[in-house]
Amino acid sequence: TEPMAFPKGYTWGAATSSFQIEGALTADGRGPSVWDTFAALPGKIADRSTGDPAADQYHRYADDVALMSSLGLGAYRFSISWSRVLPTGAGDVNQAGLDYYRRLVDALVGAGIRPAITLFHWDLPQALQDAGGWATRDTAARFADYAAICFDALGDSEADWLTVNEPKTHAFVGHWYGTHAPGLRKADAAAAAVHHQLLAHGLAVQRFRDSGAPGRIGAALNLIPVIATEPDYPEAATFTDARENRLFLDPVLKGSYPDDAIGDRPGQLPADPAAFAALQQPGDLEVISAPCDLLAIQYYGVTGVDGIGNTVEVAPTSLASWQQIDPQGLYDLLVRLKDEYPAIPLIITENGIPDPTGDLTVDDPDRIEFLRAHLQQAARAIGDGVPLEGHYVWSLLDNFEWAEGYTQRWGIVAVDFETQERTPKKSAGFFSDVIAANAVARD
Ligand code: GCO
Repeated sequence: TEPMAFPKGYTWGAATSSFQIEGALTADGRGPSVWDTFAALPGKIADRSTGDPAADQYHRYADDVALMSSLGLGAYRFSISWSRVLPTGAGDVNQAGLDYYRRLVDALVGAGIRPAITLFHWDLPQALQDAGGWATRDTAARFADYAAICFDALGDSEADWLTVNEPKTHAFVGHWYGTHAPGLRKADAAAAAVHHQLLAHGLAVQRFRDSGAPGRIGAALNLIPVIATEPDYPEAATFTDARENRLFLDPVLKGSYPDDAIGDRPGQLPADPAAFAALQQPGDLEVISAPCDLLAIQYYGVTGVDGIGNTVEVAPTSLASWQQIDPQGLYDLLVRLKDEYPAIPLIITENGIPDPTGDLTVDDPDRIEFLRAHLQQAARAIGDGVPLEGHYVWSLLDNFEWAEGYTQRWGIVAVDFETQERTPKKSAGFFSDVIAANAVARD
């Protein structure tokens, strides 16, 4: 039978983030980030590792770009380390740090690979955290200044810019559960981190327009279909959906916060709704909903929620216990975005799984199956009118998986962390074939 074809010009990419792959944590004047601080604390990282050397991309970017070319990638998503550019988060630019990204962008553009540049992927400069971090409003203004520096320095070629990456994860896991940097356990701080990251997003969009840079800009949101497992008591699932999805989608795309995401009902973010409302100044929601060129979606799977708000397994999990694999959930999510939100081009900026064990391997049939199934659902959604324009695999390389350290390998390219040798896994070959055909086989 005929394969499922993607539209002409579809973007095929792979994604990474600065702290997870760069290493070189003290090179060329880089300042410490909250992840440097957090990883150094006892008991926070599964294998007691740190972001050094990670995949050492800071020194190996040229070889990595050549590798991307050999795979046929049309786009590469990376993030800028704020504390390389501004070691204390504000003040004088560290030119040597900025120059690294100039070299990387030039290498990509020279190879015909479109940059997709994330401005914030959780590695806040420690000095800004010391001043209150995302729980304080001033951090949004600092972010806008940092973003403008990046647009001026790197914005001369066509690129996709992503303002904040998964503001939900950084807010909830970093400020409420406390298992990511900065390691706080305060729901009110998490709620404040939501609002201030979204405000930062909107301010950066304004600065992008002011800069006149070509290319496109949007936020990168991780979204998750929520399945009620007790249909007679669906309320907790509705609140969980509000907390996980609408709390981010509604302000960015509709200019309003949902009224059911925060509170003390099962499934809600257990912060004080009045305190959350008090953070909002007149005009904030207009800033947050400034028109964007795209919405970036990160999709890993679904979650089940019972009648009292507990997580229930409704689908097979991966080595990452939070990941419940459900390719059809991607289709449902894409159609929901089309049906319930104003029209906007969509790209999937992360989608992937870890290998089933943490061992170094190039034989990854589970990942091939995962990608095939998700690409089929993406093609199906496009066929049903969803304006989906690209798909990035998470991740290009095995890397530092946050609190899991190096115990989870998410790359389509294996990295031997002893030697830094790169070896494409079989899934990289599969993905190359999809890219070459601009199509995925039907089952
Ligand atoms: C993100 C993601 C990545 C993770 C990936 C696997 O926010 O972009 O969390 O950084 O490594 O999702 O957990």
